[in-house]
Amino acid sequence: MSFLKITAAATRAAFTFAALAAVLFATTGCCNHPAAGSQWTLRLSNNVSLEMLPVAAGSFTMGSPSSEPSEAQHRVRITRSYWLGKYEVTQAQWQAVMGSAPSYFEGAQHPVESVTWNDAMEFCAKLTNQERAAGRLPTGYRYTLPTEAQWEYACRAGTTGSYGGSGNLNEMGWHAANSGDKTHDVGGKSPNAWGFYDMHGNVWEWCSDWYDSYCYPSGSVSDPTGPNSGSDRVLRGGSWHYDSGCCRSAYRLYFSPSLRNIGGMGFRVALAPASVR
Ligand SMILES: [Ca+2]
Repeated sequence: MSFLKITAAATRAAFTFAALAAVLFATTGCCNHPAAGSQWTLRLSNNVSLEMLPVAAGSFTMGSPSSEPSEAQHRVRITRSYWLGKYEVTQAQWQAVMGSAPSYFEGAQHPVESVTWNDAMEFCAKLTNQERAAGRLPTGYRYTLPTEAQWEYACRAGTTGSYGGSGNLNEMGWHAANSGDKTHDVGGKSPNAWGFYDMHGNVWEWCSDWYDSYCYPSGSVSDPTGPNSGSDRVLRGGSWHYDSGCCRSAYRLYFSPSLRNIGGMGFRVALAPASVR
């Protein structure tokens, strides 16, 4: 075999190996640390994990369509990719990290609720510290609550109507008309187009932003983080206790970060650039 043939064979073998590795990587995600564009499963204890889906940078239309009475549509650019919890944080996950059981509706796979914004941020800070100590925290990233824009970008998943995914709320969410007046195991309804569950309903989800209706953007913005200060934090997505209008992709609720609403308020975790507050 000539040198050229050996070189060609070696090159084909290398490409084959790279292709197999790429397929394996795309299928399983990176095994022990978050990798850009791949699903990441965070190990919280021996038998409890937290699945996160990658969200690519991009642009979307944030706010309500003209048929809704809410926030003005405007263009938002998300300049940095991030990860977001595939599900709301469950009671098993909360127990594994915080060692407590604050929820009113008990169930290991039910979303944790009756937690304040401050509690949720403490949970996230613990994850950051744990993962940094283990050498698994991507440079410049931290575990935190999503910004409103990061939350709505993932909720809409490319849609501009009232609800993400199929547009059918009953298929995707537990709300006042179908919940039986309680929370449900996370992931019991259909996911949206990007694979996120319960973005509509089940429990309200704390976001990182302060709330101020006068600071809501009207023009194009990049990586909005809300006002610099305030008295209330934003919640998104509606809940088992609220009617369908409050479960819309654009609907905003706000409460004091120290408010402990019994049964209604939970959150999902983001792994996001620290430069985007
Ligand atoms: Ca929810």
